[in-house]
Amino acid sequence: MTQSVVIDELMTLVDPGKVLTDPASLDAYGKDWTKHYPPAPSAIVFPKTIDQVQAIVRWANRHKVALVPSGGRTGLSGAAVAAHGEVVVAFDYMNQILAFNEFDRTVVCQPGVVTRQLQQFAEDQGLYYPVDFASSGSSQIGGNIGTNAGGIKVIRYGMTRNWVAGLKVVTGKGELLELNKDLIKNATGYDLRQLFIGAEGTLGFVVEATMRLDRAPRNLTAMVLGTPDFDAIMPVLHAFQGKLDLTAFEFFSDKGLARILARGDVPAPFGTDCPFYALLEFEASTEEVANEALATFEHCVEQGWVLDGVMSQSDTQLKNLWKLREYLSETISHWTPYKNDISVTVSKVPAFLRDIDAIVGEHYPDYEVVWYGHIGDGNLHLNILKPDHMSKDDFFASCAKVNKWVFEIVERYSGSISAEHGVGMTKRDYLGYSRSPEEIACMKAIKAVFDPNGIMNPGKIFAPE
Ligand code: S2G
Ligand code: ZN
Repeated sequence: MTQSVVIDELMTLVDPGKVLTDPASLDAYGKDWTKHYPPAPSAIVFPKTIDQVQAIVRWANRHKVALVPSGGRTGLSGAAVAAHGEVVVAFDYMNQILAFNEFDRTVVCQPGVVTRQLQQFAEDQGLYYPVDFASSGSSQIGGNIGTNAGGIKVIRYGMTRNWVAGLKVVTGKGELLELNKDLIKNATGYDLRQLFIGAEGTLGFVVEATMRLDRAPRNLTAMVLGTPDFDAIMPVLHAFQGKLDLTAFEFFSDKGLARILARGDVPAPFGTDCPFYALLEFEASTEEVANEALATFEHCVEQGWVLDGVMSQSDTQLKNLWKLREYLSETISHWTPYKNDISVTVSKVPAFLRDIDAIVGEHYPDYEVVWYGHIGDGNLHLNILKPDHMSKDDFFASCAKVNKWVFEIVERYSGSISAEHGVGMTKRDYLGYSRSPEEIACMKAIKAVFDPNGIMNPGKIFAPE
């Protein structure tokens, strides 16, 4: 724990009342959506300016105090958890949209801007911020950049990384770097901006981000298609990708759908019960495109890849179909799921799914396994639901035993042990399944450049030595 005299000095660096040490605040701001680690920060500090962030970092270097960045606290890998007396730096008071340029189609955001706020701002300008996921109503742009957030539109628009035109960061040394200056073309050496995107706050703090916007999509239309098995999903993807410019291609299992329908607030897509479901989306910009989608649906039915399906005819129906997928994370969170967020190249998905499903079936015979994810990106979310009779610790320990088999398969397919949720603390012990010793050494050397005293989010991404 950081002594009170050091915390007293911290209080002089920010506005009055912007350092909290009460138990409720320490608990609320010292965690993210993971339930693995009890939060135990020393204090929560709320800077309002870049100068204050620089002063906090210099203070932390003087006193060797570890800092943990905190945004919307929706992370799923423990990257924003302060479990060892760190000071949490929360950006809730740096939450303004500072500027918009209609010619560059860029928006300058402070890190505390909520993702949904940026999406709405873009819509108000007749444009579109295309990175979207279940937690966008509470996640913050700074955190989205820290984890290079992906979500449901990656198949068309890519990850957060694709939409960062420029960054201002305060490094672990307290320096302010202005990276890329919002340029589209800039071939002047290493693109340092890219290092901070996905660094999970281990190199420094994002203190301002210039985000790019895209044209607004036209007449987004979704289809939900029931398939007889895992194997049918990829031919369906291939068939539709050959005919349409998809904006999303997701999947979920019958167990996932059952949990959603049990809520009672989302209508079933159609009457046929199917083992798996694909949800795809495209712009029905013309009648021809919509007819092409229907023709492709018929083709998939003829091939036996699809048992039944529905296409949205209205914005309400579009939203209801998306609820079947987007409500999954929050719905199953009530069963304290053990989560894996794994990915392989799309061509390897069928074989990879078969191997993973076999291992899971062998080692989790009594647990309910809920599959869903962004299968069009090769990204699968494997969620094991905690049986009511088991304690959380016993359940997580039981699931962790299977990790080595799951990650050995990931390694065999040259996949990622963390497709979009980041490494944080939950995956740091498994980093070697996806990154070589040489790569890890390079990453640690880069961290030493920007954070020589190791105050920036220590223990995240890399296991403590
Ligand atoms: C998703 C959200 C977090 C989870 O729904 O695609 O990334 O529950 C997830 O895995
Ligand atoms: Zn996801």
